[in-house]
Amino acid sequence: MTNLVTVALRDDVAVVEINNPPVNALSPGVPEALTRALDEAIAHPAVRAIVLAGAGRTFVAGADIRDLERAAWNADVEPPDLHELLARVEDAGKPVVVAIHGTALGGGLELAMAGHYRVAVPSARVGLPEANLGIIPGAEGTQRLPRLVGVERAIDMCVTGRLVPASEAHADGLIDRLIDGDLLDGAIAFARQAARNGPPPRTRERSDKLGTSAINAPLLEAGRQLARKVRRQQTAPLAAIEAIEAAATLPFEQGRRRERAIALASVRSDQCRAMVHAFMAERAVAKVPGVTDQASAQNAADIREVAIIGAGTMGGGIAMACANAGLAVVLTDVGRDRLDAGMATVRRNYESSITRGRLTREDVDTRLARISTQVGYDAIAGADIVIEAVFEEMALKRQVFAAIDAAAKPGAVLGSNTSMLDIDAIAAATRRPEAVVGLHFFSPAHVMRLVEIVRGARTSNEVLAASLALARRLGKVGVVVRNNTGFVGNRMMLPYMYEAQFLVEDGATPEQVDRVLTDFGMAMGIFAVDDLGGLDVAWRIRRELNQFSEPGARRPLVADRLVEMNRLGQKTGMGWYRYDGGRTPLPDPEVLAIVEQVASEAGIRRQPISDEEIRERTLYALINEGARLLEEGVALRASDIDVVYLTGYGFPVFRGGPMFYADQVGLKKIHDRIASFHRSFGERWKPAPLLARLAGEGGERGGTFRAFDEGRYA
Ligand code: 3H9
Repeated sequence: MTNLVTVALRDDVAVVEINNPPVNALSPGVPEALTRALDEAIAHPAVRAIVLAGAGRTFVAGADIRDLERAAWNADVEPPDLHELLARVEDAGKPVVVAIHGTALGGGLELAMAGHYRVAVPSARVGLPEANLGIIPGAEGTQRLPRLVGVERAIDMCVTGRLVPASEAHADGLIDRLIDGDLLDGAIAFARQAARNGPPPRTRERSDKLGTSAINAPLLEAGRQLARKVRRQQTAPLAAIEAIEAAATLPFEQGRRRERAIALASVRSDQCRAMVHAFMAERAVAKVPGVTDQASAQNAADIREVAIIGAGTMGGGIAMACANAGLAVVLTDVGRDRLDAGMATVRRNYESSITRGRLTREDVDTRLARISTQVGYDAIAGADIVIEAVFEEMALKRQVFAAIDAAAKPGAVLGSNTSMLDIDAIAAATRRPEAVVGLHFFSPAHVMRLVEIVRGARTSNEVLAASLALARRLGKVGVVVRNNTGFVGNRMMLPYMYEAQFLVEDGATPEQVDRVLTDFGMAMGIFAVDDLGGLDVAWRIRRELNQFSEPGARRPLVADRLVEMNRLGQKTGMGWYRYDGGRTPLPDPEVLAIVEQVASEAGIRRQPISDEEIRERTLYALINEGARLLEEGVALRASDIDVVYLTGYGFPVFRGGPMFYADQVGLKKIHDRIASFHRSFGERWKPAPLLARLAGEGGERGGTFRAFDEGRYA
């Protein structure tokens, strides 16, 4: 085993370096090794100051999340406790200068704050992202941060969890000096100077930035409001504010004890388990057996130029995503007018980023300069990846792919941004089906993180590896799924959406269903989503796929009626809701009249439906279909399905995704409920065989998808 921590003498300065790749997490053994190294440096008579740094690509990314996970699931496993280490740093008696590059996150920043000074390279970023994991900074971060930057900034960092650039942290007083040249040399020089300046300051003894209760009361309240807004229904950010309040009102020792108690409760919470699962699941999707473990994955990083065919909403959004990531983009379409219109939208989107303060004019100019436009297929000749984003129609896509095949260079990846269509049928229009892959981006493509990477029957591993590399390069999450109608996301979406519509026909209202779903935590209700995307989209799918053609199948009647009435959603100002010129969905009595009319024509006796039934029928429809996808091998893991729903469909992260949520409810309970729906409502509720099987395993509650992923069932 390599040394987790090394000590090197640079004359009178000891350089203590943490070396625990890939991100120097404070895994078991690291705090102990660090303590020993510090003791050595403290005891060494020639050492006047200590520099604490991280080896490799970054400083320290925090506590080891796997330790946290064990503590979250196991009442007798204690979460990591860094108190003694931090006290050793702060009480070293010699100045400890923390040298930051890459990121200092969570426990990493907490460690840095125990040091007497912090220096950083300008590209470094610092943050307390614990809220992303459903916990609070539990290594005295909520106590030291407000002492360094004040209560208001501390709340902002803990609630948003954002990564703060070094320059901003410097302006806030969190970083003492920015080092332009070599970080270690700069840190050592700083440390020598500090050693001459007398006894090192201890942050825990400071109170000058803590404010008074009169000053802090409105800040704490504003923080709680911010937390409720940006992290709706999440408990950790509010708990962090409580701990910050303790910092502002109690002596350090009492404050830190309070923090520890709050931290413990947060680690043991359902939300922590769900959010740690989400973190791990997002890393797991990057590992596809047979693809990312091959040498082919290595070559995939070499993507420089992307060609996009179709300058509509999706094409423009994908062009922005690529330009934002520093790639050269050539956007092409059949006519100059289309390209001009597409670029006008791209420019408008960028302008709004400037207005909102997200980008500077200079940023935007650089990004726009990366996008060139050209009519015709000659444009794509130099591209490493070609992404087709034309209208969702098979004949058109096949025609476009034949043309791409003729123009693209050998070895190029040929991607289709289809959301539903058969990727094998598209690939068959080319002479190189192994190069063809689905790259299903979500709208708006420059914002949404999900890309479904659709593996056709003949798609090569190299092409899949390159697609994963592209997604990563774009800062997105690529999930490899097998070809089938609707892939993972949309295939699950349809039964969920139709069940919501049947609920309305049976007696609920669109606003009741949407309220139940948003109360559950969904970013938007399903009817608001349908109005946003357009009711004609699903209508066209119903026709193209000849859905509901089996005898006895229940067809969504109201949706058809609304489309016939040209109530297509936001684009026509009316759909399931009315919009009155804005974007806010307003309940519409006319819709209810239509629903009642349609129901009575169909002989449906509408009656009140409970919120619980709504929750079950919508979410269990999603889960049942998810189980089918898993069994069919369309999704590789249940956790991949979770990632799709978390990053592409607004599923609340604090519930971990639909399959994780199913585990929490209990698969036996879900299966039994689905079986009762099957008896009442017919074949659409037939329990997925895998769900039935898992429900019968693993004891009283049934098995879990989590255990299925881990291969715990034969
Ligand atoms: C904490 O500190 C609690 C304290 O307040 C209280 C303690 C008492 N642990 O994301 P990447 C792995 S909570 C273990 O692909 P990037 C990751 O799983 C922690 N492993 O790279 C992956 O492994 P693999 C607060 C970790 O360059 C590999 O590193 N800190 C940890 O895109 C590469 O990760 C956070 O929440 C960890 N802490 O991004 C930071 N972090 O190769 C969480 C990463 O096997 N981490 N790994 O799949 C991040 O945000 C990003 O990973 C980071 C690098 C920005 C660091």
